[in-house]
Amino acid sequence: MQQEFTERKKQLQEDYLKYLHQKNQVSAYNGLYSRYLHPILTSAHVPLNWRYDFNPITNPFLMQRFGINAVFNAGAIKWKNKYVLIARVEGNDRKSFFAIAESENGIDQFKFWNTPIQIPETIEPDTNIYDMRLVQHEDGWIYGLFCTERRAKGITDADQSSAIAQCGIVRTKDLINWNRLEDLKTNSPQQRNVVLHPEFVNGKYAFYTRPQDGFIEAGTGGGIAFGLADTIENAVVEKEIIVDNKVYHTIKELKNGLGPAPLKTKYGWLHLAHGVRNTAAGLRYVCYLFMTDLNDLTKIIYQPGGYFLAPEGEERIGDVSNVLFSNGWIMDNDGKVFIYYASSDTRMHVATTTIDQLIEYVMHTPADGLRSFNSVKTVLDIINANESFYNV
Ligand code: M1P
Repeated sequence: MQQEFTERKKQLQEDYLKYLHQKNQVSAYNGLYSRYLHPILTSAHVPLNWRYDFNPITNPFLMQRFGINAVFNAGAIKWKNKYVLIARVEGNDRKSFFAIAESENGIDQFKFWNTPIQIPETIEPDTNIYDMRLVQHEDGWIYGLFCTERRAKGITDADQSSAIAQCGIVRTKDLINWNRLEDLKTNSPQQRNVVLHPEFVNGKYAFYTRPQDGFIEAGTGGGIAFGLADTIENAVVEKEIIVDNKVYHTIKELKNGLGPAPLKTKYGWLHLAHGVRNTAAGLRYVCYLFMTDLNDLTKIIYQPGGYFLAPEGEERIGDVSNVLFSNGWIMDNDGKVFIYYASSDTRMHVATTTIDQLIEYVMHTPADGLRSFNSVKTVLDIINANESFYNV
């Protein structure tokens, strides 16, 4: 038994290290971004000593004591010259928590820090926390805005699934010590996908919200909204102005939500978001881009039609299939952009591009014409413009 234990332990360690050291490579390039062959962060990256009890006396069969179901929906930040992700790590028990992983080059060999993060609770404990957006704010703090989910109040024992989602807020100066602030207050019964704008707006903290009636259904709410709060310590957004609504027969017909905090460019604020539509096979989540005015953050100045990034190949399959979701991106000083996205609520990937390519895409891709007739008109315009440039 002792020998079997020792051999299995050795094999586990060998396999783990081999997986961690795996190099990544570009698998496809479309003029806009590169996709990569391997996922960059998965449940297999989670350190073995978080999962196994390696004491042969207390765990003679060397079985996992805490299984990890998925690693996804990570916030991102460049920190001390490393590409740092704060991942949603979900145990087999369905509870999520946050853990940081870093990489030298942003595309492979991500390694988790020694322990997961213990986010302090408010007086109303969170049942589940997930999907953190990291923002380096001009006030000097790094903020983490995340979804806190608690069981709905005043419901019968027969209903064990009704939940309320709201926005939790933490801040840190070192990514190690996290202070929990009061949850964001808005007039919406449900909030997910809340993002802090990195700059003050009229001396106030600016939030992108996603007001919603139900836990899954947007209902009368929905759309990416914008609102201001006087303070961050006790943040209250009284008024939410819809910036980007859900729209019939588009990729965001059912609902949408902002991804990471927007990137500032000389033309406007560049936003990455997800749009959701319903299909016979369930909900389909894709990512799209839009740009808002530098001075009026509620005004969209460019919005390409359709999706920017959608699930492909193995990305289409997972715990919640047909989902692409991003809440983290990093722009380097040289203009290179790393888009971190999760597929099917299961694993993390990266796509790389440049800010110039994203701007070119967002400013020059035709908007959704909202009717088949207009789609054909767009194609005809391209064909006509190609007349002297392309011979079949
Ligand atoms: O399962 C897909 C996604 O569903 C939710 O996103 P939204 O609030 O826009 O529907 C989130 O729970 C997200 O974590 C998840 O990836």
